[in-house]
Amino acid sequence: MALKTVLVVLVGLASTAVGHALPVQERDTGNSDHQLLPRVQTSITAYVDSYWRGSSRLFLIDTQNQCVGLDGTGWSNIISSVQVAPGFRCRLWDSNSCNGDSTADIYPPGAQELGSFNDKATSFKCYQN
Ligand SMILES: [Ca+2]
Repeated sequence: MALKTVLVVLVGLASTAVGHALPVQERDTGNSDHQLLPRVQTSITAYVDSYWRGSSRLFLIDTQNQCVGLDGTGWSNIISSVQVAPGFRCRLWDSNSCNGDSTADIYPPGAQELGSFNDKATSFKCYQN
Protein backbone atom coordinates (compact mmCIF):
# COMPACT_ATOMS: atom_id res chain seq x y z
CA MET A 1 0.00 0.00 0.00
CA ALA A 2 2.82 2.40 0.86
CA LEU A 3 4.50 1.68 -2.46
CA LYS A 4 1.31 2.26 -4.36
CA THR A 5 0.89 5.60 -2.61
CA VAL A 6 4.44 6.63 -3.50
CA LEU A 7 3.90 5.68 -7.14
CA VAL A 8 0.67 7.64 -7.36
CA VAL A 9 2.39 10.69 -5.86
CA LEU A 10 5.36 10.37 -8.25
CA VAL A 11 3.15 10.00 -11.28
CA GLY A 12 1.09 12.94 -10.11
CA LEU A 13 4.16 15.11 -9.72
CA ALA A 14 5.52 14.10 -13.11
CA SER A 15 2.26 14.80 -14.87
CA THR A 16 1.99 18.18 -13.19
CA ALA A 17 5.46 19.08 -14.40
CA VAL A 18 5.31 17.91 -17.97
CA GLY A 19 1.77 17.08 -18.97
CA HIS A 20 -1.82 17.68 -18.17
CA ALA A 21 -2.95 16.07 -14.97
CA LEU A 22 -6.41 14.72 -15.55
CA PRO A 23 -8.93 13.39 -13.09
CA VAL A 24 -8.15 9.99 -11.73
CA GLN A 25 -10.36 7.34 -13.23
CA GLU A 26 -11.38 4.14 -11.62
CA ARG A 27 -10.91 1.22 -13.97
CA ASP A 28 -12.15 -2.30 -13.56
CA THR A 29 -9.01 -4.39 -13.53
CA GLY A 30 -10.93 -7.61 -13.84
CA ASN A 31 -10.62 -8.63 -10.22
CA SER A 32 -12.05 -7.42 -6.97
CA ASP A 33 -9.09 -5.16 -6.24
CA HIS A 34 -10.15 -1.95 -7.96
CA GLN A 35 -7.17 0.30 -8.45
CA LEU A 36 -7.09 4.02 -9.07
CA LEU A 37 -4.97 4.64 -12.14
CA PRO A 38 -3.97 8.18 -13.10
CA ARG A 39 -4.87 9.23 -16.63
CA VAL A 40 -2.07 11.24 -18.22
CA GLN A 41 -2.33 13.04 -21.52
CA THR A 42 0.51 14.26 -23.69
CA SER A 43 0.90 15.52 -27.23
CA ILE A 44 2.91 14.77 -30.32
CA THR A 45 3.43 17.34 -33.06
CA ALA A 46 3.71 15.92 -36.55
CA TYR A 47 5.29 17.74 -39.49
CA VAL A 48 4.89 17.08 -43.19
CA ASP A 49 8.56 17.87 -43.81
CA SER A 50 11.84 16.98 -42.12
CA TYR A 51 13.47 19.27 -39.56
CA TRP A 52 10.09 20.23 -38.07
CA ARG A 53 9.07 22.17 -41.16
CA GLY A 54 6.01 22.37 -43.33
CA SER A 55 2.45 21.93 -42.17
CA SER A 56 2.12 20.61 -38.64
CA ARG A 57 -0.56 19.21 -36.40
CA LEU A 58 -0.73 18.68 -32.66
CA PHE A 59 -2.27 15.37 -31.62
CA LEU A 60 -3.42 14.85 -28.04
CA ILE A 61 -3.02 11.34 -26.73
CA ASP A 62 -3.66 9.40 -23.55
CA THR A 63 -0.38 7.80 -22.60
CA GLN A 64 0.36 4.11 -22.10
CA ASN A 65 -2.51 2.57 -24.03
CA GLN A 66 -4.19 4.83 -26.60
CA CYS A 67 -3.26 4.06 -30.19
CA VAL A 68 -3.93 7.06 -32.42
CA GLY A 69 -4.71 5.83 -35.93
CA LEU A 70 -4.12 8.35 -38.70
CA ASP A 71 -6.30 6.80 -41.41
CA GLY A 72 -8.90 9.36 -42.40
CA THR A 73 -7.06 12.28 -40.81
CA GLY A 74 -5.06 13.23 -43.88
CA TRP A 75 -1.87 12.52 -41.91
CA SER A 76 -1.12 8.93 -42.79
CA ASN A 77 1.99 8.26 -44.91
CA ILE A 78 2.99 11.91 -44.87
CA ILE A 79 4.85 12.57 -41.61
CA SER A 80 8.57 13.33 -41.92
CA SER A 81 9.42 14.64 -38.45
CA VAL A 82 7.83 14.79 -35.00
CA GLN A 83 8.22 16.63 -31.73
CA VAL A 84 7.67 14.78 -28.45
CA ALA A 85 6.76 16.50 -25.17
CA PRO A 86 9.26 16.43 -22.29
CA GLY A 87 8.80 13.44 -20.00
CA PHE A 88 7.31 11.18 -22.67
CA ARG A 89 8.38 8.96 -25.54
CA CYS A 90 6.46 7.98 -28.65
CA ARG A 91 6.60 5.28 -31.26
CA LEU A 92 5.24 5.37 -34.82
CA TRP A 93 3.76 2.38 -36.62
CA ASP A 94 3.32 1.53 -40.28
CA SER A 95 -0.17 0.12 -39.65
CA ASN A 96 -3.25 1.99 -38.45
CA SER A 97 -3.46 -0.01 -35.23
CA CYS A 98 -0.01 0.24 -33.62
CA ASN A 99 1.23 -3.18 -34.68
CA GLY A 100 3.72 -4.46 -37.19
CA ASP A 101 6.73 -2.35 -38.18
CA SER A 102 7.51 0.58 -35.92
CA THR A 103 10.18 3.10 -35.16
CA ALA A 104 12.24 2.83 -32.01
CA ASP A 105 11.04 4.91 -29.09
CA ILE A 106 11.40 8.59 -29.94
CA TYR A 107 12.40 10.73 -26.97
CA PRO A 108 12.12 14.51 -26.54
CA PRO A 109 12.63 16.80 -28.28
CA GLY A 110 11.63 14.37 -31.05
CA ALA A 111 13.00 13.30 -34.42
CA GLN A 112 14.00 15.75 -37.14
CA GLU A 113 14.13 12.91 -39.63
CA LEU A 114 12.45 9.51 -39.65
CA GLY A 115 14.87 7.62 -41.89
CA SER A 116 13.25 4.53 -43.39
CA PHE A 117 9.98 5.57 -41.71
CA ASN A 118 9.74 8.77 -43.74
CA ASP A 119 6.15 9.11 -45.03
CA LYS A 120 5.24 5.70 -43.57
CA ALA A 121 3.69 6.38 -40.16
CA THR A 122 -0.01 5.58 -39.88
CA SER A 123 -0.44 5.36 -36.12
CA PHE A 124 1.36 6.22 -32.93
CA LYS A 125 1.39 5.67 -29.22
CA CYS A 126 3.10 7.57 -26.41
CA TYR A 127 4.32 6.54 -22.98
CA GLN A 128 5.36 8.33 -19.84
CA ASN A 129 9.11 8.04 -19.24
CA1 LIG B 1 6.55 14.04 -45.69
